[in-house]
Amino acid sequence: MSKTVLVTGGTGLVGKAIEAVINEEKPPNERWLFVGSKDADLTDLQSTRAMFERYQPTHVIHLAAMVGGLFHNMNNNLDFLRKNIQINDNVLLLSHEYKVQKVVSCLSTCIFPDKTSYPIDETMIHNGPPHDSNFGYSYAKRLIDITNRAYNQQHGDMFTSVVPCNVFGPFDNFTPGVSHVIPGMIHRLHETIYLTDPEKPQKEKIFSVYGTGKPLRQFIYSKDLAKLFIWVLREYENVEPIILSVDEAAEVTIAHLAESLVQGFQFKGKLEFDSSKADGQYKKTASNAKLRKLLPDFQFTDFDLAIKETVQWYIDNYEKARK
Ligand code: NAP
Ligand code: GFB
Repeated sequence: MSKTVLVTGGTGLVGKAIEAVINEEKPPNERWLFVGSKDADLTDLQSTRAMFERYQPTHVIHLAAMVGGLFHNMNNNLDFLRKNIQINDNVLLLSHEYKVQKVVSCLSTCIFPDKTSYPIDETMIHNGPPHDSNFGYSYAKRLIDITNRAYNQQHGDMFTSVVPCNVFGPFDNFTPGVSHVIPGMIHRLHETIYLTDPEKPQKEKIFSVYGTGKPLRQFIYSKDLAKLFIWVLREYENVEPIILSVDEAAEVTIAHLAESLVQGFQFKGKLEFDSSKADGQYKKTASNAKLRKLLPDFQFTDFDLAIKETVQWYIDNYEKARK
Protein backbone atom coordinates (compact mmCIF):
# COMPACT_ATOMS: atom_id res chain seq x y z
CA MET A 1 0.00 0.00 0.00
CA SER A 2 1.77 3.22 -1.14
CA LYS A 3 1.81 6.35 1.03
CA THR A 4 1.97 10.05 0.20
CA VAL A 5 3.35 11.77 3.29
CA LEU A 6 2.89 15.54 3.43
CA VAL A 7 5.23 17.25 5.91
CA THR A 8 3.99 20.75 6.73
CA GLY A 9 6.77 22.92 8.14
CA GLY A 10 9.08 20.74 6.04
CA THR A 11 11.57 23.55 5.41
CA GLY A 12 12.29 24.16 9.11
CA LEU A 13 14.63 22.69 11.74
CA VAL A 14 12.61 19.50 12.38
CA GLY A 15 11.36 19.16 8.79
CA LYS A 16 14.86 19.28 7.31
CA ALA A 17 16.02 16.64 9.80
CA ILE A 18 13.16 14.31 8.78
CA GLU A 19 14.01 14.96 5.11
CA ALA A 20 17.64 13.95 5.74
CA VAL A 21 16.59 10.66 7.40
CA ILE A 22 14.12 9.86 4.60
CA ASN A 23 16.71 10.67 1.91
CA GLU A 24 19.06 8.18 3.59
CA GLU A 25 16.37 5.50 4.12
CA LYS A 26 14.70 5.86 0.68
CA PRO A 27 11.60 3.93 1.87
CA PRO A 28 9.89 2.07 -1.04
CA ASN A 29 6.23 2.88 -1.93
CA GLU A 30 6.38 6.21 -0.05
CA ARG A 31 6.30 9.69 -1.62
CA TRP A 32 7.45 12.33 0.90
CA LEU A 33 6.62 16.02 0.29
CA PHE A 34 8.35 18.67 2.42
CA VAL A 35 6.45 21.95 2.11
CA GLY A 36 6.92 25.48 3.49
CA SER A 37 4.93 28.70 3.38
CA LYS A 38 5.85 29.16 -0.31
CA ASP A 39 3.70 26.09 -1.13
CA ALA A 40 0.73 27.37 0.90
CA ASP A 41 0.06 29.91 3.63
CA LEU A 42 -1.58 27.53 6.10
CA THR A 43 -3.24 30.39 7.97
CA ASP A 44 -5.44 30.69 4.84
CA LEU A 45 -8.07 27.96 4.31
CA GLN A 46 -8.28 28.26 0.50
CA SER A 47 -4.50 28.14 0.10
CA THR A 48 -4.38 25.13 2.39
CA ARG A 49 -7.19 23.38 0.50
CA ALA A 50 -5.44 23.98 -2.84
CA MET A 51 -2.31 22.27 -1.49
CA PHE A 52 -4.27 19.23 -0.22
CA GLU A 53 -6.09 19.04 -3.60
CA ARG A 54 -2.74 19.13 -5.40
CA TYR A 55 -0.91 16.53 -3.31
CA GLN A 56 -3.77 14.24 -2.10
CA PRO A 57 -1.77 13.13 0.98
CA THR A 58 -2.54 9.80 2.69
CA HIS A 59 -0.50 10.78 5.79
CA VAL A 60 0.48 14.14 7.31
CA ILE A 61 3.28 15.11 9.66
CA HIS A 62 2.14 18.55 10.81
CA LEU A 63 5.11 20.68 11.92
CA ALA A 64 4.17 24.09 10.49
CA ALA A 65 3.81 26.73 13.19
CA MET A 66 4.81 30.18 14.28
CA VAL A 67 7.80 29.13 16.42
CA GLY A 68 10.22 31.08 18.57
CA GLY A 69 12.26 31.25 21.75
CA LEU A 70 11.42 32.79 25.10
CA PHE A 71 11.95 36.44 24.11
CA HIS A 72 9.96 36.16 20.87
CA ASN A 73 7.07 34.50 22.70
CA MET A 74 7.05 37.02 25.56
CA ASN A 75 6.41 39.91 23.19
CA ASN A 76 4.03 38.25 20.71
CA ASN A 77 1.61 36.03 22.62
CA LEU A 78 -1.43 37.17 20.56
CA ASP A 79 0.27 36.40 17.23
CA PHE A 80 1.49 33.02 18.47
CA LEU A 81 -2.06 32.23 19.64
CA ARG A 82 -3.98 33.32 16.53
CA LYS A 83 -1.59 32.18 13.78
CA ASN A 84 -1.09 28.75 15.30
CA ILE A 85 -4.83 28.24 15.92
CA GLN A 86 -5.50 29.15 12.27
CA ILE A 87 -2.75 26.88 10.91
CA ASN A 88 -3.75 23.94 13.10
CA ASP A 89 -7.50 24.22 12.42
CA ASN A 90 -6.94 24.42 8.65
CA VAL A 91 -4.55 21.47 8.49
CA LEU A 92 -6.74 19.20 10.63
CA LEU A 93 -9.93 20.20 8.79
CA LEU A 94 -8.40 19.50 5.37
CA SER A 95 -6.80 16.26 6.65
CA HIS A 96 -10.31 15.15 7.64
CA GLU A 97 -11.90 16.32 4.35
CA TYR A 98 -9.22 14.53 2.27
CA LYS A 99 -9.55 11.36 4.37
CA VAL A 100 -5.91 11.41 5.49
CA GLN A 101 -5.31 8.05 7.21
CA LYS A 102 -3.10 9.54 9.97
CA VAL A 103 -1.91 12.95 11.14
CA VAL A 104 0.95 13.40 13.61
CA SER A 105 1.05 16.97 14.94
CA CYS A 106 3.60 18.63 17.18
CA LEU A 107 3.15 19.98 20.72
CA SER A 108 6.03 21.00 23.04
CA THR A 109 7.10 20.34 26.64
CA CYS A 110 6.87 24.10 27.26
CA ILE A 111 3.04 23.97 27.05
CA PHE A 112 2.59 22.00 30.29
CA PRO A 113 1.28 23.66 33.49
CA ASP A 114 3.87 25.95 35.07
CA LYS A 115 2.89 24.90 38.59
CA THR A 116 3.23 21.13 38.46
CA SER A 117 4.85 18.07 39.98
CA TYR A 118 7.84 16.51 38.21
CA PRO A 119 8.55 14.71 36.06
CA ILE A 120 5.81 15.92 33.72
CA ASP A 121 4.01 13.20 31.77
CA GLU A 122 1.46 13.06 28.93
CA THR A 123 -1.54 13.02 31.29
CA MET A 124 -0.75 16.48 32.69
CA ILE A 125 -1.11 18.76 29.63
CA HIS A 126 -4.35 20.44 30.69
CA ASN A 127 -3.87 20.44 34.49
CA GLY A 128 -3.35 24.16 34.90
CA PRO A 129 -2.15 27.36 33.18
CA PRO A 130 1.14 27.33 31.24
CA HIS A 131 4.05 29.66 32.01
CA ASP A 132 2.97 33.24 31.31
CA SER A 133 5.89 33.88 28.90
CA ASN A 134 4.34 31.74 26.14
CA PHE A 135 0.63 31.30 27.02
CA GLY A 136 -0.42 32.13 23.44
CA TYR A 137 1.68 29.39 21.85
CA SER A 138 0.85 26.97 24.68
CA TYR A 139 -2.96 27.27 24.41
CA ALA A 140 -2.80 27.01 20.61
CA LYS A 141 -0.77 23.80 20.97
CA ARG A 142 -3.04 22.36 23.68
CA LEU A 143 -5.97 22.95 21.31
CA ILE A 144 -4.34 20.51 18.85
CA ASP A 145 -4.77 17.74 21.43
CA ILE A 146 -8.40 18.76 22.05
CA THR A 147 -9.13 18.94 18.31
CA ASN A 148 -7.50 15.53 17.72
CA ARG A 149 -9.82 13.97 20.31
CA ALA A 150 -12.85 15.67 18.78
CA TYR A 151 -12.08 14.39 15.25
CA ASN A 152 -11.43 10.94 16.63
CA GLN A 153 -14.59 10.86 18.74
CA GLN A 154 -16.92 12.26 16.06
CA HIS A 155 -15.33 10.73 12.94
CA GLY A 156 -12.86 8.09 14.07
CA ASP A 157 -9.90 10.02 12.56
CA MET A 158 -6.45 8.85 13.64
CA PHE A 159 -5.11 12.30 14.56
CA THR A 160 -2.38 12.19 17.21
CA SER A 161 0.52 14.33 18.44
CA VAL A 162 4.04 14.16 19.83
CA VAL A 163 5.52 16.37 22.57
CA PRO A 164 9.22 17.14 21.95
CA CYS A 165 11.43 18.84 24.53
CA ASN A 166 13.64 21.71 23.21
CA VAL A 167 15.03 20.82 19.78
CA PHE A 168 18.30 21.95 18.16
CA GLY A 169 20.45 21.13 15.15
CA PRO A 170 21.35 22.16 11.59
CA PHE A 171 18.85 24.36 9.69
CA ASP A 172 17.65 25.93 12.94
CA ASN A 173 16.48 29.54 13.02
CA PHE A 174 19.43 31.63 14.25
CA THR A 175 17.67 35.00 13.96
CA PRO A 176 18.36 37.25 16.99
CA GLY A 177 15.26 38.03 19.05
CA VAL A 178 13.34 35.13 17.45
CA SER A 179 15.57 32.14 18.05
CA HIS A 180 15.65 29.54 20.81
CA VAL A 181 18.57 29.49 23.23
CA ILE A 182 20.97 27.20 21.33
CA PRO A 183 20.78 28.91 17.92
CA GLY A 184 20.62 32.26 19.74
CA MET A 185 23.88 31.61 21.59
CA ILE A 186 25.54 30.06 18.52
CA HIS A 187 24.76 33.20 16.49
CA ARG A 188 26.05 35.53 19.22
CA LEU A 189 29.14 33.48 20.10
CA HIS A 190 30.08 33.30 16.41
CA GLU A 191 29.70 37.08 16.20
CA THR A 192 31.79 37.62 19.39
CA ILE A 193 34.61 35.42 18.08
CA TYR A 194 34.74 36.30 14.38
CA LEU A 195 33.00 39.64 13.81
CA THR A 196 33.30 41.93 16.87
CA ASP A 197 36.70 43.57 17.56
CA PRO A 198 38.60 41.23 15.23
CA GLU A 199 41.98 42.58 16.44
CA LYS A 200 41.16 41.91 20.11
CA PRO A 201 42.78 38.66 21.40
CA GLN A 202 40.05 36.03 21.98
CA LYS A 203 41.07 35.44 25.62
CA GLU A 204 40.21 39.09 26.38
CA LYS A 205 36.70 38.70 24.91
CA ILE A 206 33.60 38.21 27.07
CA PHE A 207 30.47 36.33 25.95
CA SER A 208 27.17 37.26 27.60
CA VAL A 209 24.74 34.46 28.44
CA TYR A 210 21.21 35.84 28.87
CA GLY A 211 19.65 35.23 32.27
CA THR A 212 21.21 33.63 35.35
CA GLY A 213 22.16 30.39 33.57
CA LYS A 214 20.31 28.46 36.27
CA PRO A 215 17.19 27.26 34.33
CA LEU A 216 17.15 23.59 33.39
CA ARG A 217 16.34 22.22 29.93
CA GLN A 218 16.21 18.88 28.11
CA PHE A 219 17.54 19.22 24.56
CA ILE A 220 16.94 16.70 21.77
CA TYR A 221 19.11 16.66 18.63
CA SER A 222 16.91 17.20 15.54
CA LYS A 223 18.33 14.02 13.89
CA ASP A 224 17.11 11.91 16.86
CA LEU A 225 13.70 13.59 16.91
CA ALA A 226 13.35 12.96 13.18
CA LYS A 227 13.86 9.20 13.64
CA LEU A 228 11.30 9.14 16.46
CA PHE A 229 8.78 11.15 14.42
CA ILE A 230 9.02 8.66 11.53
CA TRP A 231 8.57 5.78 14.00
CA VAL A 232 5.43 7.47 15.44
CA LEU A 233 4.01 7.92 11.93
CA ARG A 234 4.51 4.24 11.18
CA GLU A 235 3.92 2.49 14.51
CA TYR A 236 2.14 4.62 17.14
CA GLU A 237 -1.66 4.13 16.80
CA ASN A 238 -3.05 6.18 19.69
CA VAL A 239 -4.71 9.61 19.83
CA GLU A 240 -3.05 10.29 23.19
CA PRO A 241 0.11 12.47 22.82
CA ILE A 242 3.52 10.87 23.37
CA ILE A 243 6.51 12.78 24.78
CA LEU A 244 9.65 12.56 22.61
CA SER A 245 12.39 13.76 24.95
CA VAL A 246 15.83 12.77 26.17
CA ASP A 247 16.01 11.22 29.65
CA GLU A 248 15.39 13.32 32.77
CA ALA A 249 19.04 12.65 33.69
CA ALA A 250 20.11 14.39 30.46
CA GLU A 251 18.67 17.72 31.67
CA VAL A 252 21.31 20.47 31.76
CA THR A 253 21.47 24.04 33.05
CA ILE A 254 21.75 26.92 30.58
CA ALA A 255 25.21 27.52 32.11
CA HIS A 256 26.29 23.95 31.23
CA LEU A 257 24.93 24.50 27.72
CA ALA A 258 27.01 27.69 27.43
CA GLU A 259 30.14 25.76 28.49
CA SER A 260 29.39 23.11 25.87
CA LEU A 261 29.09 25.81 23.20
CA VAL A 262 32.41 27.33 24.37
CA GLN A 263 33.97 23.90 23.79
CA GLY A 264 32.24 23.59 20.43
CA PHE A 265 33.73 26.89 19.26
CA GLN A 266 37.01 26.40 21.17
CA PHE A 267 36.32 29.91 22.52
CA LYS A 268 39.23 31.16 24.65
CA GLY A 269 37.39 34.10 26.26
CA LYS A 270 35.19 34.35 29.36
CA LEU A 271 31.46 33.87 30.06
CA GLU A 272 29.33 36.36 31.98
CA PHE A 273 25.65 36.04 32.94
CA ASP A 274 23.30 38.94 32.22
CA SER A 275 20.63 38.48 34.90
CA SER A 276 18.84 41.61 33.66
CA LYS A 277 17.47 39.31 30.93
CA ALA A 278 14.55 36.95 31.68
CA ASP A 279 15.13 33.32 32.66
CA GLY A 280 11.68 32.11 31.56
CA GLN A 281 10.51 28.79 32.96
CA TYR A 282 12.94 27.44 35.58
CA LYS A 283 12.34 23.83 34.48
CA LYS A 284 9.92 21.68 32.48
CA THR A 285 11.38 18.27 33.23
CA ALA A 286 9.49 15.68 31.19
CA SER A 287 9.39 11.92 31.53
CA ASN A 288 10.06 9.79 28.42
CA ALA A 289 8.92 6.60 30.21
CA LYS A 290 6.08 6.00 27.72
CA LEU A 291 8.54 6.22 24.79
CA ARG A 292 11.13 4.08 26.55
CA LYS A 293 8.53 1.38 27.18
CA LEU A 294 7.72 1.23 23.45
CA LEU A 295 11.27 1.80 22.19
CA PRO A 296 13.61 0.61 24.99
CA ASP A 297 16.74 0.50 22.82
CA PHE A 298 16.58 3.94 21.20
CA GLN A 299 19.95 5.71 21.44
CA PHE A 300 20.10 9.51 21.73
CA THR A 301 23.12 11.32 20.28
CA ASP A 302 25.67 12.47 22.88
CA PHE A 303 24.77 16.09 23.76
CA ASP A 304 28.28 17.58 23.42
CA LEU A 305 28.79 15.79 20.07
CA ALA A 306 25.44 17.10 18.80
CA ILE A 307 26.38 20.63 19.91
CA LYS A 308 29.77 20.32 18.13
CA GLU A 309 28.08 19.12 14.91
CA THR A 310 25.58 21.99 15.06
CA VAL A 311 28.31 24.61 15.66
CA GLN A 312 30.30 23.19 12.72
CA TRP A 313 27.20 23.19 10.50
CA TYR A 314 26.64 26.88 11.34
CA ILE A 315 30.25 27.82 10.56
CA ASP A 316 30.18 25.82 7.29
CA ASN A 317 26.75 27.16 6.25
CA TYR A 318 27.01 30.68 7.65
CA GLU A 319 25.97 32.34 4.39
CA LYS A 320 22.71 30.37 3.94
CA ALA A 321 21.69 29.90 7.62
CA ARG A 322 18.48 31.66 8.78
CA LYS A 323 19.91 34.52 10.90
P1 NAP B 1 10.96 26.34 12.29
O1 NAP B 1 12.36 25.92 12.03
O2 NAP B 1 10.67 27.73 12.72
O3 NAP B 1 10.08 26.02 10.98
C1 NAP B 1 8.73 26.40 10.96
C2 NAP B 1 8.12 25.79 9.73
O4 NAP B 1 6.74 26.14 9.67
C3 NAP B 1 8.78 26.29 8.44
O5 NAP B 1 8.84 25.24 7.50
C4 NAP B 1 7.83 27.38 7.99
O6 NAP B 1 7.84 27.60 6.60
C5 NAP B 1 6.50 26.76 8.41
N1 NAP B 1 5.47 27.78 8.53
C6 NAP B 1 5.42 28.79 9.45
N2 NAP B 1 4.31 29.54 9.22
C7 NAP B 1 3.68 29.01 8.13
C8 NAP B 1 2.50 29.33 7.40
N3 NAP B 1 1.74 30.38 7.73
N4 NAP B 1 2.15 28.56 6.35
C9 NAP B 1 2.91 27.49 6.00
N5 NAP B 1 4.04 27.12 6.65
C10 NAP B 1 4.41 27.88 7.71
O7 NAP B 1 10.27 25.41 13.38
P2 NAP B 1 10.76 24.04 14.05
O8 NAP B 1 11.66 24.37 15.19
O9 NAP B 1 11.20 23.11 12.97
O10 NAP B 1 9.37 23.51 14.67
C11 NAP B 1 8.65 22.51 14.01
C12 NAP B 1 7.56 22.07 14.97
O11 NAP B 1 8.17 21.58 16.18
C13 NAP B 1 6.63 23.20 15.38
O12 NAP B 1 5.30 22.73 15.43
C14 NAP B 1 7.11 23.57 16.79
O13 NAP B 1 6.05 24.11 17.55
C15 NAP B 1 7.57 22.22 17.30
N6 NAP B 1 8.55 22.27 18.40
C16 NAP B 1 9.74 22.93 18.21
C17 NAP B 1 10.67 22.96 19.27
C18 NAP B 1 12.00 23.65 19.13
O14 NAP B 1 12.73 23.74 20.14
N7 NAP B 1 12.39 24.10 17.95
C19 NAP B 1 10.38 22.33 20.49
C20 NAP B 1 9.15 21.67 20.62
C21 NAP B 1 8.25 21.64 19.56
P3 NAP B 1 8.90 28.66 5.96
O15 NAP B 1 10.22 27.98 5.98
O16 NAP B 1 8.39 28.92 4.59
O17 NAP B 1 8.89 29.87 6.87
O1 GFB C 1 15.01 28.26 24.00
P1 GFB C 1 14.56 29.41 24.86
O2 GFB C 1 14.56 30.78 24.25
O3 GFB C 1 13.09 29.18 25.34
O4 GFB C 1 15.48 29.40 26.19
P2 GFB C 1 12.47 28.29 26.53
C1 GFB C 1 15.41 30.49 27.07
C2 GFB C 1 16.42 30.32 28.20
O5 GFB C 1 17.77 30.43 27.67
C3 GFB C 1 16.26 31.46 29.20
C4 GFB C 1 18.40 31.62 28.20
O6 GFB C 1 16.69 31.04 30.46
C5 GFB C 1 17.22 32.51 28.61
O7 GFB C 1 17.63 33.46 29.59
N1 GFB C 1 19.25 32.21 27.15
C6 GFB C 1 20.58 32.49 27.28
C7 GFB C 1 18.86 32.55 25.91
N2 GFB C 1 21.05 33.06 26.16
C8 GFB C 1 20.00 33.09 25.27
C9 GFB C 1 19.89 33.52 23.93
O8 GFB C 1 20.83 34.02 23.28
N3 GFB C 1 18.66 33.36 23.33
C10 GFB C 1 17.59 32.82 23.99
N4 GFB C 1 16.40 32.65 23.34
N5 GFB C 1 17.65 32.41 25.30
C11 GFB C 1 10.57 28.08 24.78
C12 GFB C 1 9.11 28.51 24.62
O9 GFB C 1 10.92 28.25 26.13
O10 GFB C 1 10.72 26.71 24.49
C13 GFB C 1 8.65 28.25 23.22
O11 GFB C 1 8.99 29.90 24.94
C14 GFB C 1 9.10 26.89 22.69
O12 GFB C 1 7.24 28.36 23.19
C15 GFB C 1 10.47 26.48 23.12
O13 GFB C 1 8.19 25.92 23.04
C16 GFB C 1 10.71 25.00 22.84
O14 GFB C 1 13.02 26.92 26.50
O15 GFB C 1 12.58 29.07 27.79
